[in-house]
Amino acid sequence: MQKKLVMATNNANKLREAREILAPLGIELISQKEAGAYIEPEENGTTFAENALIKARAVFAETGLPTIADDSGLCVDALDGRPGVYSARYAPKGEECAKLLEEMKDIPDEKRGASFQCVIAYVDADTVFTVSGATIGGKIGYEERGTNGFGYDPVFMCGDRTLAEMSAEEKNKISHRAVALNGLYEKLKEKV
Ligand code: ITT
Repeated sequence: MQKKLVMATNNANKLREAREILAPLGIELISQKEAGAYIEPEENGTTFAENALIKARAVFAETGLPTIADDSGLCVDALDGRPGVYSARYAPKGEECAKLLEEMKDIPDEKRGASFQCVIAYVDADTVFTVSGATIGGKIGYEERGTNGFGYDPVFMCGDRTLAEMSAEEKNKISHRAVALNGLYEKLKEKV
């Protein structure tokens, strides 16, 4: 594998986390804009895998470079897995936590289980595959706590802290994105 990979995303936080996780593996991750792809493909799939493949294929078609895409979201047990693949569209950016806390205000402690899910798609000229990852043992809290991370991190409790109260290094050890990216590395390592 070439050591340079493009990430098909317009989300700077995802790119930062993926760079941090892949750095020790010697893979240089560049953004789709750095690779010259100023596109935002329509994510009209119904699963994380479908949407990840849509993004990776579109950016590979533009750049011709090995490309990964991350499709991810928060799945809340008491909401039958919502917002799931619609996590980015659940509320305007910055208002997603408040909306979720309001929707969950009458849900008791034992029913507040949730997980972050992530599928990474990889596409190059002769290989296409997906790997997935999830957080374990998460719960939705009762208030926003912490300023690190992004999206739903301030309401996602792992133990007695939210992901937004953890350092980037701590989050990157347990996150859905880290699990999926480590799976990606396992599949690519004979080429690196
Ligand atoms: P791209 O499609 O350009 O990659 P996006 O933000 O639109 O960026 P998704 O369609 O995969 O990405 O939506 C994922 C949403 O799920 C994201 O916007 C967050 O609201 C949420 N999310 C995913 N990973 C998260 C994380 O690690 N922490 C908090 N929220 C996360």
